Amino acid sequence: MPTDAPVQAYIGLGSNLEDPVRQVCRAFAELDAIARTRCVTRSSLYRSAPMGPAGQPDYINAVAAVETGLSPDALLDALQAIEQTHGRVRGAEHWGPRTLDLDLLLFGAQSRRDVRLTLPHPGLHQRAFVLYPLQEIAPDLVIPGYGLLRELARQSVYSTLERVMEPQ
Ligand code: A4P
Ligand code: MG
Repeated sequence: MPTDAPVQAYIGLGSNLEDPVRQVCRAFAELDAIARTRCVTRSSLYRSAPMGPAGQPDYINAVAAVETGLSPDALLDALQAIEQTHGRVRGAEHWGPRTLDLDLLLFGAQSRRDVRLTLPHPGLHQRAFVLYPLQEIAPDLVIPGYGLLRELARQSVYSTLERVMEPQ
């Protein structure tokens, strides 16, 4: 029995600096180039007001489904390496602006909470800018520990969310 069957994972993409649409489109291609990983579905791009400090630009968000033979830690390493190639600067401000943020939303049905990685991503269940793009590509998903994605999306606050571009 093989031990390294590919796992379906979901990545949240976000940017609000230096041409966010271009940042996110570039990142989709870079996800597909991660070792032992294939980007299988891309959501549309959505614009939303910033969650966090005011006075920063609107965000562009999207979600990608990937199949990966990597461990969750190795996949997170690869995501952080991509963020670095986009000139990501981690400032002192919590939820401050960024060129590219790649969040590991889900890794199969795994639940985990430690200093390096929380699965599902701790904000996933309440953020419209994640739930709606995720629902677009995986409408019947169940979020471990939280239940049906479509119910979470229905209950989330989505008034500022706007779909701006078809999947690229
Ligand atoms: N970490 C733990 N679990 C995970 C996970 N599932 N995926 C750790 C990714 N990272 C995870 O992340 C800090 C640490 O979280 C990492 O070192 C990793 O070990 P970071 O990317 O350095 O910092 P961050 O992204 O600023 O922190 P945080 O609190 O995770 O922010 P979020 O949740 O990513 O939110 N408004 C709109 N409209 N759209 C957005 O996309 N994004 C944020 C950031 C704020 N406001 C936003 C948006
Ligand atoms: Mg993050």
